[in-house]
Amino acid sequence: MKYFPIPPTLFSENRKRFVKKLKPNSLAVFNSNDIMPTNADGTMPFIQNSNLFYLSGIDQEESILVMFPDARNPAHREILFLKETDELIAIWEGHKYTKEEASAASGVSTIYWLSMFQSIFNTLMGECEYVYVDTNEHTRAKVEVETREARFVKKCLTQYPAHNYQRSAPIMHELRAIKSKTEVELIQQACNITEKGFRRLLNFVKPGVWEYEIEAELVHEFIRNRSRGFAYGPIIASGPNACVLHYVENNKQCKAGEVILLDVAAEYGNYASDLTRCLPVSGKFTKRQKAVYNAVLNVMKKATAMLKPGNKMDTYQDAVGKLMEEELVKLKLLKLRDVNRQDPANPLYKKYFMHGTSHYMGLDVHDLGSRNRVFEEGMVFTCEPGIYIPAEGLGIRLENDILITRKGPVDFMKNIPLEADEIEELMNSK
Ligand SMILES: [Mn+2]
Repeated sequence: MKYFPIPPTLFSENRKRFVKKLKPNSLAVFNSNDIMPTNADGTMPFIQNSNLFYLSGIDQEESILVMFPDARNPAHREILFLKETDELIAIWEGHKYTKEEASAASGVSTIYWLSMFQSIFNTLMGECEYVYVDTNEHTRAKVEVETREARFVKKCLTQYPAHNYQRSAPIMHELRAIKSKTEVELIQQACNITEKGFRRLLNFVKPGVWEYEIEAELVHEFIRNRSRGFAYGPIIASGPNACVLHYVENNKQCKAGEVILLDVAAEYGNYASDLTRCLPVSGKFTKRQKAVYNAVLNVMKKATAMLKPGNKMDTYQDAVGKLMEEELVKLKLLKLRDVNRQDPANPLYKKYFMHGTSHYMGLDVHDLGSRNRVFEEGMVFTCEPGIYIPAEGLGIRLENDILITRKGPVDFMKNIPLEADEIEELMNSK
């Protein structure tokens, strides 16, 4: 891991909050992600399962966390099963957690090697009544491969069909929606690294630069600051590419007069950040580009102010839509007359602003959390309105990450240049 050690209290507190939600005499199991294969003997870089990480801080494959608060043996109330290491394995496979290291990282005192799992798990299953298993219930998840967790659940159901099975997902959605102080610090660190990457671009973007050259600048800056790299596939979209919402090719040359949309951000310690900025390739926006930019910025500022306790996602999204409507009329993209006659179920602004304004962010970029939950202190949302005009080869989106507090929204990205004038000034300074 490139990141600095995270205080294990984050994970032990998370476990405490999790087990409080369990029915009496319950056991809960969380499995790590697999190392995904590519071709021949190639693999993708390992990304830990976010729920396992949230509850253990263990950042290694083939790890299992078992929690059983009512276990007869107090040493079995929290157990981590890890891939065995010794000096020989260290030479061949590199460093893996020792039992001492795993205990220090997680705050779990009972660490067993994976070879012990079957027999200990069998004993525990003989004692418990409810078994909480982890299913991916993210509303936008499209999972075609069978995860390690899914394989485990299948096996468990076959082996122990008469237990009472429960879902961990609703609990994880509830807990992970509210960020603790340490999590806020980790997200801030991810945002600070993102800022360094973005500032590097202000003097780098010039007519003729290629989108992938920008991508390379960013990843260089991210990794040298202890990030694993991008928190999600970077979108570096110049000119008309900005209207392709999930553009990931990043292979076009940027031309003078175009605006380049950058939806690019670093991860740190498995926590995401999520930034979008738009730069004029020549260092100066045209009058029209600036008008669209400022329309989006105006909506963003007003939307950010609405990210406060008590508000709800649906009413918030509707209110942002109204703001956007006004701006689109001013930009002469919509006619007031048509807006007044529009079908409320299908508002006209969606032609130019077709995505949501905000999503939860945390360990995952599109983090766990219910859309129907009233906003509370400790939630982290992005704020990312946009206007996309394919006919003008122009797409503008601006995005910051916001912490909801009782004293008002706290912007993790308040130091990242945002005003059009400031962007132009920095791009033209040496
Ligand atoms: Mn986003």
